[in-house]
Amino acid sequence: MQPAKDIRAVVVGLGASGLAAVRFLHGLGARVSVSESRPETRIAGDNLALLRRLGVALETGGHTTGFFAGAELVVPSPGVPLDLPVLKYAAAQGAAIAGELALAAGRIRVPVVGVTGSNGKTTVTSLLGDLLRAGGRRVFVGGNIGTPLLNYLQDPGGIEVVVLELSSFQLELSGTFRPDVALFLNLSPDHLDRHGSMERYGAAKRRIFANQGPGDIAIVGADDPLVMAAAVTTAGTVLRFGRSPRVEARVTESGVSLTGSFAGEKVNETYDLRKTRLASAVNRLNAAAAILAARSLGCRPGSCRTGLAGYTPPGHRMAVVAEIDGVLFVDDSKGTNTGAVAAALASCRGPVVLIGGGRDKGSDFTLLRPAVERHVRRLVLIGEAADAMAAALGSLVPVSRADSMEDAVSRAAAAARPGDTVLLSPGCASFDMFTGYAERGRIFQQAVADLRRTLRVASGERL
Ligand code: UMA
Repeated sequence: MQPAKDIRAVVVGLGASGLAAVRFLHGLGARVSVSESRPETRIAGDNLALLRRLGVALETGGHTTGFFAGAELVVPSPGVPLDLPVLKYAAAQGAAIAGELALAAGRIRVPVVGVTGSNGKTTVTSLLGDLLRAGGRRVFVGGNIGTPLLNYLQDPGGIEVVVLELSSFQLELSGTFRPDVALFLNLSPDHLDRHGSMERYGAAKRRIFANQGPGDIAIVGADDPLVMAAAVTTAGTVLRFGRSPRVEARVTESGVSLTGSFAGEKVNETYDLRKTRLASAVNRLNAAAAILAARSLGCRPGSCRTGLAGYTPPGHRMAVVAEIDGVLFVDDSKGTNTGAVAAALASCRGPVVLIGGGRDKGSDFTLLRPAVERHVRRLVLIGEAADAMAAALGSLVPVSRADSMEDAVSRAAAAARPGDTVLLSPGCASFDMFTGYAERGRIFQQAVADLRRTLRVASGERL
């Protein structure tokens, strides 16, 4: 989708993506307006002022067909469901419906990497950015990780590589967007409330390969049969990472072993991750994917090693918060789907008291039964999904209900024995009780700190 000057464009949603789309389209000379479901009183004054300055019309408090009449282009923000009646109306009137990837397609003049999958996207995206920077490249890291791609297009500066985390929401409307290097890490059920079925969720993710050509590279998680099935849809060269010996980047006990041909060079290299923050089983897989991408882009092994050694994973992913009386407290608030929870449970020390629940995204919690049966001592459930999780898993382990994170931490601590792990890995979105997974994780960490303080005071009083 190449918007022309004077085209009548409506941006739906005024969050980070919507604002970036407004600026981008305005810069191209489009006649832009914005439709937003929140009332005007809940929109930041700065943003209202920006729209006024740019002469952008705004409807708030909902989306009306009248506002979309005559639109030639509609740009929904990623979080906007595509079955919204106004989108159907606009499409029926002949408007093109395009996401930011579609708008950016063909406009990026430097190599572009796209990273998708159900889990690990943010880690691989940020790690790849670090590896490339360690090799002296100027990198834009954005997309679902936080900074919209269209911000980059506003000011490409001296950027040499664009690395994007891509969600299924963004890929659904990606048009002719074509990443030179596309990573598809893994696929487990998520966002089924939006996509309706695993098939449609997988199809959205698979779009990362849709426009690749013979010179492009597809990097895929070889341990995941659904990803391997998707890999046949790329026209690019497929490179695999995983635990099997028949892959280009093999995950070993100590790190990653790389064999094959990269940027025209035959290689046989090892990367020891034991002294890095990427030593866990899950992060060795993430590192394997990022190393494959970095080496494909010509980053030298020494630079990769420097980047790996200095890397700090983003917060709320299997972060050890404290050890109190022999019980480890781990914050995996970013574990928002069943696949992430199962992986988190498998990597925990000892039996686990699992704090789960939140806003259900259409998940089938029975998928957690094998992992819960194997690793969990007790479930402590919070939020809207507590009943559904208890129904799916309550026959396997004892279940407690908690009405706040503080309550959940105190119940979990009471149930745990020395050698156990108390794990927050909710398997759900956070928006029923928190502003996001980061706030949920922060409140968990605070509750653990308060618990430690209370126990210290109590033991001091006994002495
Ligand atoms: N809105 C409407 N109508 C609707 C729904 C929403 O007007 O029917 C409005 C909301 O009131 C709000 C705006 O749309 O004002 C929000 O749009 P958005 O949800 O697309 O959020 P953005 O702020 O634009 O952030 C988006 C991504 N959000 C989602 O995909 C939900 C961010 O990913 C991303 O960082 C950002 O673009 C920059 O690219 C966040 C996310 O939660 C981290 N992603 C999901 C995930 O990782 O699981 C996919």
